[in-house]
Amino acid sequence: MHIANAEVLVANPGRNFVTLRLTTDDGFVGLGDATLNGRELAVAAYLREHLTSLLIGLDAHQIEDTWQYLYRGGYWRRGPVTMAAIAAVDTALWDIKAKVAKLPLYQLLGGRSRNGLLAYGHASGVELPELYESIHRNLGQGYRAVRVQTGVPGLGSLYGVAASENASTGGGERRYDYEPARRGAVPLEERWDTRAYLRHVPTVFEAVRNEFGPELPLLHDAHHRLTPIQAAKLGKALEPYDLFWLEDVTPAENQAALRRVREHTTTPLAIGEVFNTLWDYRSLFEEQLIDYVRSAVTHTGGITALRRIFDYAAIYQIKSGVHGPTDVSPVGLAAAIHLGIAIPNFGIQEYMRHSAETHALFRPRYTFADGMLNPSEEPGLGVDYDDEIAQAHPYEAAYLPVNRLLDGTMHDW
Ligand code: KDG
Ligand code: MG
Repeated sequence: MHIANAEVLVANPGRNFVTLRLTTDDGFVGLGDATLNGRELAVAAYLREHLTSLLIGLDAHQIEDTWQYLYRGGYWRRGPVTMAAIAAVDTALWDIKAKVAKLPLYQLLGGRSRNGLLAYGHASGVELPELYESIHRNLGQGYRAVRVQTGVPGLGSLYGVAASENASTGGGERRYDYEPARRGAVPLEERWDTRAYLRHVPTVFEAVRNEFGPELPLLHDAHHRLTPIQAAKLGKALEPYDLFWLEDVTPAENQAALRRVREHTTTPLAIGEVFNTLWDYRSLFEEQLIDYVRSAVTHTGGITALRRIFDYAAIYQIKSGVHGPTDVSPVGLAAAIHLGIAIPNFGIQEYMRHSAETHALFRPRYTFADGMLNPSEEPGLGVDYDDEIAQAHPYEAAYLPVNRLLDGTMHDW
């Protein structure tokens, strides 16, 4: 069984997605997600110009060898563009292998280890009443764990805090989709003041705990915006509110920063949505500096590579917390769900439901009920790609926002 065709598909059913479709000479089709938010066409070009011609004629069963061929063979290793492209190939090959075996993909990964994946939803509000309403809405949708993001007095719109109604989800729901409201040639600019944020956030978690009680798992994303000592301060200040995790407190490149944070707080830490390989985690695992791994299948070289990361994490009792925003396509999310149901060290899965247009394009068959995600039971990933719908939704440039301090200095977001 050899790869006979490799197509790179770009569509925008409400946001941009890059999908790789591999077809074998005996007619099996596999899909892989290669979406890199705001840099989508770089991965599409990497696949089209450099990988698709290499794939034709390869044995579609040789997933590991193909991974090594693309990773080592490229010489220029790692990085989000390369690893998203390799991820798409890897995921599509797993999809094909599972279809050939006539099994849902998770069965090839060792079978089911749990009844379902605990998922967390996204709640946010500029002010407390909106935030409470948003948490109630999540609970009404069945979520049993909620990420809480808040506006900060004196600052305008903030990344992660819903500012506008999203027509596609209906019901007056406000949500943000990690794409700025303003699409187009330049990113939206936001303003940031760390001192104001650090003063405000603990008061919000105190209020939320008073309103919703001690049981509900609460998460928070600091989005790389803090220095090590600021992050330590935040972790300590949030300890009374018993967070499930505090995410991306510092820019991930400086792994040593996490030592300082750990010295000062027992708030659990999650990191890794911008990591691309096992090597990015090495000291964080070996020194036990984090509690949850945030990598997505899509940005970390696929199922083959992410499973290896989780196995390494398991040695240190570190669990999965896979990135699942709407810029990971239903193909990438389906792959994460198959992997998550099989691994021994599952922690939680982010699930930020896709729009109706996105569902029409991919027809994902994973399910969400009572706060739990479950993979499709049909052979493969359980996701399709509808070319007609894709044609009706061509690519549109869209960027993530950028973040500046009040004096105009560029800052992390
Ligand atoms: O593309 C970037 C987003 O996926 C990311 O900012 C979302 O931080 C995020 C999260 O935790 O889902
Ligand atoms: Mg995040």
